[in-house]
Amino acid sequence: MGAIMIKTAADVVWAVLAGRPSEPVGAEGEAFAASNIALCKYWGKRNEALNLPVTSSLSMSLGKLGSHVRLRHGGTVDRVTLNGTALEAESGFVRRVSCFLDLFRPQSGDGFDVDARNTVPTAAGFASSASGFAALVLALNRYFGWSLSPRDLSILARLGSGSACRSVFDGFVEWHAGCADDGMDSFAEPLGVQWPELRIALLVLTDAEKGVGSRVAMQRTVTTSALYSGWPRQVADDLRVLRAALTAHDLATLGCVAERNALAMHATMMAADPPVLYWLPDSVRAMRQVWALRSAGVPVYFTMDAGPNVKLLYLDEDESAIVEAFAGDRLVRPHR
Ligand code: 2P0
Repeated sequence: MGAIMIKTAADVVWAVLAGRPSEPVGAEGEAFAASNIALCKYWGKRNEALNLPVTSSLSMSLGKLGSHVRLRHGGTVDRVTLNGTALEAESGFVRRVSCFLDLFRPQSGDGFDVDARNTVPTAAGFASSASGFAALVLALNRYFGWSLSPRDLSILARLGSGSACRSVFDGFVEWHAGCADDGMDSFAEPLGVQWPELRIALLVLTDAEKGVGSRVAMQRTVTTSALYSGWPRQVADDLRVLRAALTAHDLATLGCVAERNALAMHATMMAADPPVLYWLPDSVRAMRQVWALRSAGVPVYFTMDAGPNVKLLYLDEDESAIVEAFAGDRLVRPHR
């Protein structure tokens, strides 16, 4: 009764920032956010405007691999620099950033200068949008001196990109799907698990742009895939087992669940109309190589996101065996 109806991203920002300053407290705002890889994937939205997911998801962060963002007020239009190169105002990336910044301008016509630097390889399927939007929100919070809670920061980052809500935190993180229409219960939280021996390595098989973006692929899966109806039940099971495996530091269980979750996600999109198939012959070769290594006694597991590259999960004590086995491939190891 009397509650304000929240329907748009602008409504969410208005509710979160109620009474907070709209003038900067310093010359600029600067922040870093780590990239994250999901062990249980976010695949499908129940609300596209607010990036509200159908299911919860769980990720681990990539340490020093992520995005640095520095921002300040500029001229009348936004100027965005990525890794030292000024981007065209009409580029898709700048338009997406500007659209997000529209939510935070003290007055329309106030442009921002945004300097973004990715330490994660851009466009190689490593979710630089997650760390980028998380760092942008953290930088805005500092620039305007909002002093927002981690939960509110996570809610704002979600509006830029769903998985960005997980990149507000380091370590192992769960994004609670929530059920409210306004998404105020859809945010990420650290799980409080410490497991420094668990390693993730990124196997870069190609750095070519993917043909179908994850946003389009995700929505197509929800609306056309006959296999999507089984996904929420799978996620509920996988999350339960993953949480316990993390607490117990049980790599075998964690790895098997991460693999089956990634494969199930890809199965849902392969059954979409038209189908989405991110795998390359090299992706399949890498997956089979992981299984062969495991049969030979090396405890290594994989996960995959919306692209052809493969991520390896293992313990630090097995790193040299894994580096040797994948000597012919480009391996990025964020925790070294
Ligand atoms: C994830 N992905 O959980 C899943 C697995 C890709 C595959 O989150 O539309 O860039 O901005 O909310 O966050 C990629 O999706 O999508 C993603 P939007 P986002 O990491």
